[in-house]
Amino acid sequence: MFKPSAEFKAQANLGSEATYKRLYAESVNSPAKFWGRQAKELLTWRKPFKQVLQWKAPHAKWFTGGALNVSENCLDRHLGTARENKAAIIFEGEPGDIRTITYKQLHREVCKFANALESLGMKKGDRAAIYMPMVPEAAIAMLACARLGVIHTVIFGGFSSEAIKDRVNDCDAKLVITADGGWRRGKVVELKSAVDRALTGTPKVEHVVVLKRTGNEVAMTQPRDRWWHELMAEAKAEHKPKAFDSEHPLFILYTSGSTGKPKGVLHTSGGYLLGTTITTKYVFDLKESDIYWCTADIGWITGHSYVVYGPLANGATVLMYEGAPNQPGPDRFWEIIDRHGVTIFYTAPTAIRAFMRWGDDYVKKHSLASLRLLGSVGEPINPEAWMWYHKMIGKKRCPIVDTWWQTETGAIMVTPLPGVTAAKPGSCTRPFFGVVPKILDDNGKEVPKGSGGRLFLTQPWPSMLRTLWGDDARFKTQYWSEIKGIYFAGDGARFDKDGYLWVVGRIDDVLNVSGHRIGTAEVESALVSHPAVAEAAVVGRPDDLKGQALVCFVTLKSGQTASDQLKDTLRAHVAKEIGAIARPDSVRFAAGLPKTRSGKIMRRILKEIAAGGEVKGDVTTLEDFSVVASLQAED
Ligand code: 7RM
Repeated sequence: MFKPSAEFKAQANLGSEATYKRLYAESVNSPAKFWGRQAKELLTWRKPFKQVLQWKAPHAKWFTGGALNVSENCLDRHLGTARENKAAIIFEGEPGDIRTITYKQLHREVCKFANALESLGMKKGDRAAIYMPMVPEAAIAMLACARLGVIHTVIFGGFSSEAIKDRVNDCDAKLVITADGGWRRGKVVELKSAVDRALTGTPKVEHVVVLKRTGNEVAMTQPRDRWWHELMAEAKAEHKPKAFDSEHPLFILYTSGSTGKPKGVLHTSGGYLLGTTITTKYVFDLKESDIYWCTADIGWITGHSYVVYGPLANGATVLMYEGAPNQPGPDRFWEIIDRHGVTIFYTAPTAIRAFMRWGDDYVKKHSLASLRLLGSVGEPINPEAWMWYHKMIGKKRCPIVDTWWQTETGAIMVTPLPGVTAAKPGSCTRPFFGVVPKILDDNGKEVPKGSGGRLFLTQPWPSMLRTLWGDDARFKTQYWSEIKGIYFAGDGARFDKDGYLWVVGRIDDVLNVSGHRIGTAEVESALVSHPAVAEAAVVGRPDDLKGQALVCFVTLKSGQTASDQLKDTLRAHVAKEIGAIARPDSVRFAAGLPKTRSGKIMRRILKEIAAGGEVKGDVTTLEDFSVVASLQAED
């Protein structure tokens, strides 16, 4: 247990267990009272809402009758206050170019771009796809859409043209906003050319707006394609935002499901903005003077909620970095933290493990004295990585918030509150306000503390997804029919004796070996606690005797050599850490693991390799296909 320090506690936005308990009890016992008050305090409404929640499971309407403008909440309301000349975005490009954009300037850019979009015929309810590098214009595009009531769908800049085409067609986007390219590891990632290939099969797209970022040559098709800077040169700097219904759609974000076709998760305005605003304030203990850095790309939900909407609604200073963490060297992040005085740093376990692998020397070259709070998101963080993060980055001084949530939940659901919750490495600890997690067995019965089961959320929350775009039937079966009327998260988890939540991973990652439930993440955690191991991914392989056998894919730290002896050592190590039931059946060394571009290990691919070699199905989200080829060759 890592208890909050007295110093942190004394200055925390929510500094006492008693306050957490009182507010949590109110939030679940009287949700309308709690959320109604928060919505009035934290958001600016043009028209007050009449009712906090209309709930006809699985469809929720939050703050009905209310009207607001999300972009106004992120920008206009900070003008005329001490925040107006505060930095909203500090941007660092991969080549080293730095730009600071104040709230007043950001407001001006968003107003101009909203006018530009209007000049292209975009209006409330239309869809716009955004396919951009991590540059301020990506946030400007999102906020300009929000300002007009145009529904954006951000497509991660690493997706292929096939993926762009599918998403653009699924939501009938009329407009695509892109750039010539973005910088990644010193090279130009060509975005416009990918859009051009996609648009050969997208009949509904009328215009493409192209930001000049890298200066590489692009083909401009007249009159479809327009330069960002030319539109902006003609655009007025004034734009009066209209108010939209609280349930007006804000964005669609595609996320992979168990089948090949990605799901278009739909988020709306009032509830989503409230969920992201309140969590940013309390989970990150946000202060006026913070320099806040969430390393997620805006192509993922974390980028939407914790780079753009949550922080800007709070008037925060957001650091945005365009490129790779190891460009030009493995210490680029630590250099950025020192150069800009970053105080809050939010990243993913996979990144933390990469830093561990690159070695402590790169960290030790930098001070990191400005940091005061660390966060983790995206997958369970193994205790080994947690401890390294705590000691090496946080210098044992910074609380770590391990935040569990999903694209579908919109905002953080389960997390420690800094200054209040004692942390246990690997546990995301306790529910945020209004969140009621339950662990149920296959019959829908609550399992005893300490036992594993499936994770459900039993009460509606403001930032919940409203449906899947164009597929309400899939929305119902996917999330609300495992146990009728309550939300199935798709994760396996357990509560420990202190009531702390441990998310083991996707339910399909929980194996059953000889009748024992074994979380692949647990075995992975055991493997990476061995000094030779850098990263590990564990999957099940069908086994006649045991049901499933444990297959481990392992990458080694530099200086370590693969050998049969080391395989045996690692199998014994896991048996020692977890028990003989978890002794791996097979350990395979690999140069790298197949990952999505957001860093999640694609276990589905490893399962296919473990089961016999052929990789079938959708691999468009894979970061580097050569990894798969080398894993197959290895067998
Ligand atoms: C925010 C995000 C969601 C899935 C989720 C989990 C896993 C995310 C944690 C975590 C354990 C965490 N959205 N997950 N955060 N597991 N501890 N702190 O990642 O839609 O892309 O993924 O990610 O399995 O269901 S997501």
